[in-house]
Amino acid sequence: MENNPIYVTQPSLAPLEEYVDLLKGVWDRGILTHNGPLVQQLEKEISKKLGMENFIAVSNGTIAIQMAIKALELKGEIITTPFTWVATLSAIQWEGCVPVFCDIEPDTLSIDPLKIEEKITEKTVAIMPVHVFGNPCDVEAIEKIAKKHQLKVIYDAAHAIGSTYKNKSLLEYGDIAATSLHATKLLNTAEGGGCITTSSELNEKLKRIRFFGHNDAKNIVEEGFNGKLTEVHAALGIANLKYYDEVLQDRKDKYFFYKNALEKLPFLQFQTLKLGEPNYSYFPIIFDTEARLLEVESTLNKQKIYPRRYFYPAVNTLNNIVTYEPMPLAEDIAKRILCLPLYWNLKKVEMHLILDLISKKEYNRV
Ligand code: T4K
Repeated sequence: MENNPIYVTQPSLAPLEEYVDLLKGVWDRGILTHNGPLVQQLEKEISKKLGMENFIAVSNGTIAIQMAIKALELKGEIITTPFTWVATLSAIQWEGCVPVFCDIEPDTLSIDPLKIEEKITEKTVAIMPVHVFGNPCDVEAIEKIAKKHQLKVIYDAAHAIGSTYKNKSLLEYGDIAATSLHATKLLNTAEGGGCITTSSELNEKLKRIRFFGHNDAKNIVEEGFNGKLTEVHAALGIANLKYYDEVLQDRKDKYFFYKNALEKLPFLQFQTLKLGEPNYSYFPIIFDTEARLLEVESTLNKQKIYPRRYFYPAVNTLNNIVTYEPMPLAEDIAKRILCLPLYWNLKKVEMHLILDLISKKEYNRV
């Protein structure tokens, strides 16, 4: 085996020739952006693949969250999870809203629906849960709470392309879902994302917001910004989408390959997957102590293997951008969780090496 570095992920990429073929059309037309034919094709193909009506392609997953907040005209407090990537938090703040954290369930790693109501105040306007590592939140419980208190629900579904709940794409739950097509995601356009809603009215509004607030006649009818995806990025998405089913199945196979091998280790726990069908896009392991995590991480790093501490630290502790409020469960999990390499080109022999290093006998004595 060559001793190349093994990262937490690598983009799933179609053969270069297939991408170049699509780029030839871009060169011929000279249309590089402004919702050109390839962006429209990508939107149609993703919608068809995921079995849904509307997919609005945008320039990244963070802007997708901001667009959702803007489209729902939210001003006030948004209840969200402390166990997420900083983008969830930043998007809320950039739209002039206030994040209010609600702790997680330590097994599913999702926002705890039983704790949401105690966070609701007269200023609360929405709930923004995250489908962590593609694992579906309790969408029904969350919808019930939202209806009772007349709140909007935006799902940060950055990880959730390919996950389903009750045989429906997870992206179709909530008023709006915001997903990511970043290089590190199951389906990628290098940078990119998507806004999904089942409301045709909101769908039209999101399209206007993506394009400076223009309507089709190019009149500015509302405040918007630039959330457009380019034709060059869309071409990559179309090329990669051909391999989507293979990539999805491969992730699932590798997920269970790791899980079956690691399940016997007494110092490890796993994210509980109990609702719907996740996309197995990450493989997080939860150690009994942070010390053991650091030791395993260092052992792997010595072999040029680079798992990642997603999500560390819990974002409620980022006290240079938010006021700290303790979230004991999220903070504890954040210190003990490590995502192992998981991607299309990852070889079985590399997985065996990773498993051997983690299972090394001496860890049992730490
Ligand atoms: N909400 C949630 C819950 C999210 O997790 C994210 C993003 C967002 C919202 C916002 O979506 P975007 O605005 O990003 O679309 C990565 C990604 O940048 C980020 O998209 C993702 N979540 C986050 C969890 O992870 P890093 O800092 O880990 O990226 P980086 O550059 O360290 O990449 C990880 C590994 O992937 C590298 O070690 C090598 C490999 N890699 C990476 C890139 C960028 C490649 O092989 N090729 C590449 O081009 O953030």
